[in-house]
Amino acid sequence: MSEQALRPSGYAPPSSKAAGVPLADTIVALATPPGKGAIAVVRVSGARVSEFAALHVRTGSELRPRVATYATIVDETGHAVDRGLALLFPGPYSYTGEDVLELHVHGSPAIVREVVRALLASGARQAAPGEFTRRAFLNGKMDLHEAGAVADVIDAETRSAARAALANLGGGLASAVGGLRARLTTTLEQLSGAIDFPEEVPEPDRHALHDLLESLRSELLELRRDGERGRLIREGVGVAIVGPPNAGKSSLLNALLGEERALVSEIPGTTRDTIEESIVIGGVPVRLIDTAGIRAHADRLESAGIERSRRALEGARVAVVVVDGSRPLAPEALELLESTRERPRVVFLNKADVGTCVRIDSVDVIAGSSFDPGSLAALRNAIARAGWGGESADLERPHLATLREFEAVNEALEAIEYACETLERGDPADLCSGELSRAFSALGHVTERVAAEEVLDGVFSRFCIGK
Ligand SMILES: Nc1nc2c(ncn2[C@@H]2O[C@H](COP(=O)(O)OP(=O)(O)OP(=O)(O)O)[C@@H](O)[C@H]2O)c(=O)[nH]1
Ligand SMILES: [Mg+2]
Repeated sequence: MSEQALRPSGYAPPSSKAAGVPLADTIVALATPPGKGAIAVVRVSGARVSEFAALHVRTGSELRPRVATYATIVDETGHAVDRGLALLFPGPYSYTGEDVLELHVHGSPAIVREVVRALLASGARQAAPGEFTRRAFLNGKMDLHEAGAVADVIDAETRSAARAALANLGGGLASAVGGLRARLTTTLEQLSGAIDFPEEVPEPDRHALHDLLESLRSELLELRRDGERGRLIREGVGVAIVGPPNAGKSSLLNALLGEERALVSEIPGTTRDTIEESIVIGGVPVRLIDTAGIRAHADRLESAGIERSRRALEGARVAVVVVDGSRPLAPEALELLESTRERPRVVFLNKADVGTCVRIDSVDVIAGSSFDPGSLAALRNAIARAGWGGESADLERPHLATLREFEAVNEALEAIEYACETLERGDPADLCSGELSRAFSALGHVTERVAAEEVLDGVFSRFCIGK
């Protein structure tokens, strides 16, 4: 099979070293999870794909681009290893932008090992984690934002996280940011025309300019808000359940989970160590952390557990303070209520089915019982309010995902705010052109196609081998 026959006209294989990565190597890796399965996909990418296909894929007819063909996969000596499907994606119309070969073989670890070994024996190199996607980036198939979204789609553990990651795959953020930059360019052109040719080009109307800057500002703020919601969906929220012994913390954890995960007993001090489990509230993954009851007089082992409770409380975004509301508050309960007053928290006055002895009038206080579904629903809503303002977090718009993107938008926002102040002070309009240029170039970093090696390493280190 000739290499030429596989390629659309005009395609030249990437030959040079880009950003320190040897693109000339042809790489191979298992693309599906390791272990037994119905099928396994071995992926090969690079300039020697056609050569390897000719060596290792035996078919009745020639492999046609993007057509699955039943084939015998043979090793470097011509011995059959397996029968399966072979698919050829000639570059640049492939995931990496290079020639790509996919071999869909039986999902046996022994067969996969043998197929990969045979390709390595023929001169392919084992791909590093994320190297296929890295090549896609270096060959201009996607920007860094989309490359990060690929890892997010794979990592997604909840439906809303998968939807949010998918929203970032299509290049929508690049066009949103591109639109903002285009408006800045037009304004900058008007301003520099007025500076260079004051006789012919009038200074832009100050009110119109101010309105434009305000609308850019509110769009950037919205981008940042969506990005923060995306981060919540991706990373989840830690919620520490704390309180005196026997208040019903473990009962509450079990009730929220819907399973008997933690030991519950009437003996104070039952939970000795922190227990962590996840649930989803309004699309946001929530890590619930049950803790040892906090009290002043405890033995050494219990004190070690209490120390962990305090650490869990410090590290969590939301505190759920559980106290037994059917009896007078113990000093430990009062102390916890006081020390958590200034942070996002929910107070749960438990055991209301037995009686109500404690009354606290505050929006973040719920009186109820861990046995009562209505109290649990109220608690879930209160956690959402305290943790992220209560909004449901299904995100289907492209949004900022990395610290680098947030920093770029923050810098653009800062520049636009300075420019607004310049206008409000009554300074000449051309004085804000420096700030507008700063905003323009900061926004360029959101979806830049050229990135430093360490930025690339940061993005691609999150990937598994084969992606
Ligand atoms: N009546 C009533 N009893 C409850 C309620 N919630 C929990 N209990 C009981 O209170 C006792 C203590 O419950 P746990 O969930 O073990 O309490 P805890 O706060 O985890 O206690 P430690 O692990 O010792 O800190 C158990 O006997 C529970 O059955 C409730 O809403 N009403
Ligand atoms: Mg407990």
